[in-house]
Amino acid sequence: MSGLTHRNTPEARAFNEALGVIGAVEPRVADAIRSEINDQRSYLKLIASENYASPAVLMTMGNWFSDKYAEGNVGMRFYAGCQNVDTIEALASELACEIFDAPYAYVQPHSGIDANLVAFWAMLAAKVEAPFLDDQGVKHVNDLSEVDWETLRHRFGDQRMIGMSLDAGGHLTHGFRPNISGKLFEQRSYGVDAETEMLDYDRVRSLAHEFRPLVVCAGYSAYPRKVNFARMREIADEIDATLMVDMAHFAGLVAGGLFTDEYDPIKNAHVITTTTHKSLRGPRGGMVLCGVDGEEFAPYIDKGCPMVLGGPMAHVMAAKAVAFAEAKLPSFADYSQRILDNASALAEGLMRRGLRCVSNGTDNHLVLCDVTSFGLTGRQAESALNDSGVIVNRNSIPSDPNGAWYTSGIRLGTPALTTLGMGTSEIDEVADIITSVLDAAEPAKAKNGPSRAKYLMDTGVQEKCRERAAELLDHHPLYPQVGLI
Ligand code: DSN
Repeated sequence: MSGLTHRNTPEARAFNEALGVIGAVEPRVADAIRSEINDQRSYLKLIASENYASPAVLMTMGNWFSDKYAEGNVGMRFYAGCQNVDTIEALASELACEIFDAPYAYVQPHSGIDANLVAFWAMLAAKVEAPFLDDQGVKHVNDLSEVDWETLRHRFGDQRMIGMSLDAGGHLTHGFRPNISGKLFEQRSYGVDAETEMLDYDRVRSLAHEFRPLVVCAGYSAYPRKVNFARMREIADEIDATLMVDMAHFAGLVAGGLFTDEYDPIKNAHVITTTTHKSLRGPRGGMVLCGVDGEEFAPYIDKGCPMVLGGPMAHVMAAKAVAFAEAKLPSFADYSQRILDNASALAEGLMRRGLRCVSNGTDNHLVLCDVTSFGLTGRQAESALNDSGVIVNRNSIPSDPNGAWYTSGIRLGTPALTTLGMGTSEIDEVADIITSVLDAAEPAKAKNGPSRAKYLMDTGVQEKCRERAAELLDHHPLYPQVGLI
């Protein structure tokens, strides 16, 4: 690995000493941690949902807050001795509100799925349970008769939502059957226009009017464009629905001040969910925010633990606070802009070299490529690239002929390489490495024709691509302040 990493910085000393302490108990764990950083240092990471948190964020997670139970929320705990957890949770919420200009933030969710579950619960509570309790003249579900409770339970099950289809870039947690959200809600999806591959708001509107959902869910994990949340809100308002935006992928771009006005989820949605570890570059975790006029949901979101969440992870909430403090700095706005510039450069570089990008480009942090013009499935492209030093993940494209397992696409994102300090010229070299790999790879032969999973590639080309990836990484090392012994 690069000679640019250092062994005598405070971070290097701290991590080396920690690994020594861990290794004295179970050396295999310390070895796996070392292997992980070595692997991360050996590949160009283009997974759109990953990033590299700062050493300060990482270090904050390893502390004695991990030992504390603190079910409940700030000042209202089911456990004693939570004063320091209160300090941390209040601080993380306050900083989250500042960076997103939001009236309320709930920082306990452990992941994006958890954040969405808390949000779904809050919307069901506010829109279904609370009016039902009012109608029955009671304050609490325990005050309902068995018959009324059964009526309410069935009413929960009758609720509907709409979300973006998976092949258009939506997420499993937006009401799809394999996820709990699809078992809670009856769901219909909206997709993209077949020609432009961009969101078709007229079709969203007609679906919403026909299906009359309780929740209009916007947000994505593989849609390479901005969403006009003001238009989504208009649609939700027309049918008296609640607009929820899952901004997990692009939260860093919102915090960086790049998604404003009609593209700002906080200004337009009632409830917003996110993860904290993607473009936002914090620890692994989730969060729920209220939009500027969504505060009616706050008391229900506050009940996320123990409603659907286990005890809060105060050590991770502390790391969220550190990450949010980083996101407040002017350098984070600059970082976000560079993510966007790099994503545009990546899309342009790939298209110039003959790789089709869905919707003909990007205006966020990700690029979705159709690899069928190179004669490959997404699965083959993913493997060929990974074996050549470039980590990407396969992904469906709109109306994907190869289904969700083999797929026809790869999804690429620029948050991680931007964190390493790469700019548009390095990204153009990345585009060249990617298309060189795709050019050289071909389907292997299976019994009944070409394989959809295995690929063949000249080993010389593969080695050359690995060397080019390593050279870029040598000039932009991961955690240069952390040289491990
Ligand atoms: N795994 C994350 C992603 O890749 O988008 C969220 O599911």
